[in-house]
Amino acid sequence: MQYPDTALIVIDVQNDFCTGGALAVPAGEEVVPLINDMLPDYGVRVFTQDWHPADHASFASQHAGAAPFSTTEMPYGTQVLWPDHCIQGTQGAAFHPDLNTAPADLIIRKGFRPQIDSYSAFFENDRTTPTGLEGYLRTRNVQKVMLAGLATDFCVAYSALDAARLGFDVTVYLPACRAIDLEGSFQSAISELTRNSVKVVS
Ligand code: VGL
Ligand code: ZN
Repeated sequence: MQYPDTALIVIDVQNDFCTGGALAVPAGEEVVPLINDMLPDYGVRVFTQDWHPADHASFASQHAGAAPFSTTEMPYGTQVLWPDHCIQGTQGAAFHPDLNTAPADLIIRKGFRPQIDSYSAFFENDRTTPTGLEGYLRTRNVQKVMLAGLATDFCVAYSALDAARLGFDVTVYLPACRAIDLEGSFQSAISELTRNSVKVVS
């Protein structure tokens, strides 16, 4: 094992974010073999799963007249309205069938509160309601995290920025990430990451 004191956090490698899924990230499934190869090298392995109720407020379908990928104002800030995706218990919410989830120490679900979205593995989009992952990592004595998965410019970037803000040593491994890239969101995420001392491996 190369990185016994680092947690690999695998973000949202679920059917709905892969080709043919409800919110497909271009070439999302390409991250699967890379992540499978990374898993044995890390002392702690955490997977996240986007896990929404069918009436989740981040869905355009819940806002009369709203188109998917438009934005709205929520009490916690601007929210992109997504196509319905990752509904609890559906095939779309399941992990990609080729992802090796057996090595997972912890699977953390997020986005299950109907009125608030949760991109980050650490906090909901209000950036204050915790998922519990910080406590898990600290009690396992982890200071370093490596991130991979989907989507680079949303859930991976938000997770990395929160981890950095919490004082973890954070790296994003871009070869094992894919982006949605809405109006330049990939480039702005990369700048934001580097501005916040997240290491980005390309
Ligand atoms: C994600 C949009 C909505 C992600 C999740 O995993 O990046 N993006 N829900
Ligand atoms: Zn979501």
